[in-house]
Amino acid sequence: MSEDKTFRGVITKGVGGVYTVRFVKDNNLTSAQCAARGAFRLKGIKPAIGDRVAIVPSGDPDVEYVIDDIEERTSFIARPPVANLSIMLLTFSVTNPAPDLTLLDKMLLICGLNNIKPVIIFTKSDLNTGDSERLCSVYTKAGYEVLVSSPQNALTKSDLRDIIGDGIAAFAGPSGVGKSTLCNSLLGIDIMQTGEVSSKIKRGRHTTRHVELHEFFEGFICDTPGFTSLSLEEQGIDYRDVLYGYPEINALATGCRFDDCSHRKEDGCVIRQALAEGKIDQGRFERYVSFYTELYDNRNNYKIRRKQ
Ligand SMILES: Nc1nc2c(ncn2[C@@H]2O[C@H](COP(=O)(O)OP(=O)(O)O)[C@@H](O)[C@H]2O)c(=O)[nH]1
Ligand SMILES: [Mg+2]
Ligand SMILES: [Zn+2]
Repeated sequence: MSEDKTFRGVITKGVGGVYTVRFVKDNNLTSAQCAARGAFRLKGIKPAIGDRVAIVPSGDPDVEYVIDDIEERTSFIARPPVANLSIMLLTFSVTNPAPDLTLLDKMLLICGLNNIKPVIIFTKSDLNTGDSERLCSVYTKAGYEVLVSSPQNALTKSDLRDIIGDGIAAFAGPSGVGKSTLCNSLLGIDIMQTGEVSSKIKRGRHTTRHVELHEFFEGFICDTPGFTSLSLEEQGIDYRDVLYGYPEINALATGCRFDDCSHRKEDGCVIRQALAEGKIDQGRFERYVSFYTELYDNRNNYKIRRKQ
């Protein structure tokens, strides 16, 4: 009987159709360059970083292995494509740039619906301590895990070790907030690709060109340009799903006396009462209403689009 030459591993990098796969061989963690079988292309599947794959020797000395099978993904985020993401490090600066809380809430909603654990990181707290405390309090009260970072008090590896565990974590958020700075400092990489240095390159600041998984204890972390172009409609999010991004509203809404309440402005709605009592943050509520309203108003359009 021939020896089984199949190995199971994770794609950590993909450039020009050549994938780097991290796997265990002879009890050692190693990585190899792999091509993908043409069959994937025929099926419309493109391997992505984070994919858990089976690889077999290719017989080609240049690209030693070939990806033979891709496991079903637990999550998939496009632009940039990352599969099996289990944690999003939602990074927003408290100032410079000012935090885009609509984007933050949208990403919390996308995480909630994709089984991705969100962890919020507010950076640049050195530039505005007051706002950093206020934002931290709003999102902690909403039920999220929130970390605060500044150059004086930067996040350490041990702050994130337990949070990431054996999962795959990606930095997400607008450009210029400090994602690369944080990712590089956690990995002990020199700040080669952060804004300050890359500003010399005329391609513009804050570009993170290759999205790549880096080992981080038992798991992986990756820097990204942000995932900021995610659209709720493209994700197929229904107006009734918006509560997945608002656990604090959802918890109270279960006690609403109306069965088909949108919890936006109905008289006698439990959420109106909670707002009046200051139990729910006004800004969070307003963003809930605007997402709900936008998706509700477009409900017929996206249903048609989803059918096609
Ligand atoms: N004051 C301050 N500046 C920071 C902090 N984190 C990052 N920066 C600066 O913000 C700029 C953008 O950082 P970068 O990591 O490239 O942001 P990215 O686009 O999110 O990857 C750089 O000039 C960093 O030095 C912080 O906590 N405080
Ligand atoms: Mg960056
Ligand atoms: Zn209600």
